[in-house]
Amino acid sequence: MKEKEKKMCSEDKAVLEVLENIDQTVETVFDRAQNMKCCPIGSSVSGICCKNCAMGPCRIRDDKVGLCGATLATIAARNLARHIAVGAAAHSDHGRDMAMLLKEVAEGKAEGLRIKDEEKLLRFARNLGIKTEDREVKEIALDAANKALALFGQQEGEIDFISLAPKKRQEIWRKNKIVPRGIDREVVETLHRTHMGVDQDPENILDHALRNALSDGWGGSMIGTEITDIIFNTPEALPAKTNLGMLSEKDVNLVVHGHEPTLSEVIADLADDKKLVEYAKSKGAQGINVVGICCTANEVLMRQGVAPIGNFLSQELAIMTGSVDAMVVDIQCIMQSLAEVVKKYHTKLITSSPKCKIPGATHVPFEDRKIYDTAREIIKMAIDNYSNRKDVKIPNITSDLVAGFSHEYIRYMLGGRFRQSLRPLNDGIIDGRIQGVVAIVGCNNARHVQDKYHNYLTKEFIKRDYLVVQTGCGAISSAKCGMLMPEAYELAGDGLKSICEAVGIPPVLHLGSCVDNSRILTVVSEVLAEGGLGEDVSDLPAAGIAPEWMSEKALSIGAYFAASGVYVLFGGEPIPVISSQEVVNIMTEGWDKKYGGKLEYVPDVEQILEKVINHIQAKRKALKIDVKKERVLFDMEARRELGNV
Ligand code: NFS
Repeated sequence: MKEKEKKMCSEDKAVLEVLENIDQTVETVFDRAQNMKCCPIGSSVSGICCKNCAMGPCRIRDDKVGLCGATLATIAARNLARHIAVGAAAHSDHGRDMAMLLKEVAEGKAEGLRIKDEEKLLRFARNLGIKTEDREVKEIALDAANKALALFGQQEGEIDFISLAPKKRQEIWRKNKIVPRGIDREVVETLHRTHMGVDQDPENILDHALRNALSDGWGGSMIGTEITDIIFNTPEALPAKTNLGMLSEKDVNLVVHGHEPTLSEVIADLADDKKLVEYAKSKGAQGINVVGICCTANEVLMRQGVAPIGNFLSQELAIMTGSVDAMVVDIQCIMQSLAEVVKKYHTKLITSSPKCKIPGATHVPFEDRKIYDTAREIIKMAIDNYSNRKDVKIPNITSDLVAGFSHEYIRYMLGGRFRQSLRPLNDGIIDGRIQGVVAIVGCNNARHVQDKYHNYLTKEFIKRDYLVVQTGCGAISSAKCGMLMPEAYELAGDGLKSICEAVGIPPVLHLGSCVDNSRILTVVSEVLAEGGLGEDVSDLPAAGIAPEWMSEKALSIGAYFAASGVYVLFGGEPIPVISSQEVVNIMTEGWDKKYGGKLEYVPDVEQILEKVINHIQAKRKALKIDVKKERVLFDMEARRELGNV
């Protein structure tokens, strides 16, 4: 790859350094992105493709229709609904596995695991309508797990967590008949409705897609986050370090990658196990260094301070440092190319989930819940591989960060242990020191410079006094350029800076992995309950952006935020509907009218900035908090007039 082309790959200096060092015969995602163009029909730029039956695939543009007569708008809506269903299924299936784990913990079947946050278990159980008074923790946990599992197969009624949303929002959902009835039911129904010859009305298809997405955000993802906190602890602010420089020359390096936290939490927990460390020393290493990639990294970062060494586009590069003795992957966002890359390096690629096997990788299952035994076996495999290292080149690049901002911790940091409250946040927004809250979340995409849009937008928003909250790959982007440090308030405007200085927080808060976007839904509901900023999510001066999106999960997240009343903007690559103006209109003006939120594709990053600022300022105006309140200093005469003296 030429020098100039390399610069077009990433903003991350560590990634560029590895690209500089690698053997040119090893192909990366960046090479493939340059050598292979997107299919213009598949990407919906110049038409759309329907391959839902064997009379096609039909390639449709403008006013042409498919063999069955399906229009461009119907096909675009169906395709998007299917993407959303897959994204929602991925998050929710992860949530189901956490509910299964809670059940096993309650039954004493999950070796070495216990309920770590009992308070959170009680809240979780009460939200599911389970009696908690005068009962054993294990009994409550078992009932809560069974009730959570039942929500997946529920056929009618409403899933419980819907009741945590602001009242007005619930009414909007009920009026438009999009309250999810059961988590699995909505996914199955999307697949049914988008089968050949079923739902043909784009608006109706997309309404159901929103119901499906809500079953992710307020269902599967929320269950995933809550139970992970219950078993492995609710995150609290903690310091850590990031980037490829956190790989170690002298320790055994084990990278955890994927999304499910269970095995990774246990592996991280065992990194300083005496026997294993002794074993590592017997093989010539100093110790064991567990680090992470993607959202599994975010899970173990939030609770144990494990270093995320990179986001989605860094996964191949980590192996190319020659220092990764084992990479253990679970589910989601794992490139199949890893199996090809490890052929040229000494890294052992290990799969651990029955749902994700990769030809060329070693499969070490942990289905039987012997989690600690499995984790030990994997760590030993990494140790045994240490002596096989050849050429090691680790970029000497790291950054400090602070993560761990669960919604519980945000309340605590603003109000203290006994007066936990979001009041200071609401007051900060009302008096204009914080202009609004912007969530910048989601993936990297090899069609664009890694981290560039995330970092640019984050810097521009904090500069203008917008508090930024992040999850997923976006949060790792900010971590890598130092924006998750309290000192980053120097980059913020005066208002935001004054709050960050007073509370001691960064201007960019890391809330966790992608399923933890459900934490944002909770914070938003609690901000409204605190008062002074309207009655519904759509009243808030807030917006959500996925500037480098690529996965179907991102589409599901975007859709559940839009259905929850948030203005959501996708940047980078087009969302798969843009060739149909009719569908674009439904998702913007149409959804705005019905739901007070919308999902819009905006390719230009400057326009994203402008549109979000205009939106938030309009919301401030509607709330009548757009004028800076002058501090009135009363003299004695004025006080007498008010009758105070
Ligand atoms: Ni979420 Fe994107 Fe994957 Fe995590 Fe990263 S790519 S939608 S951020 S790691 S899930």
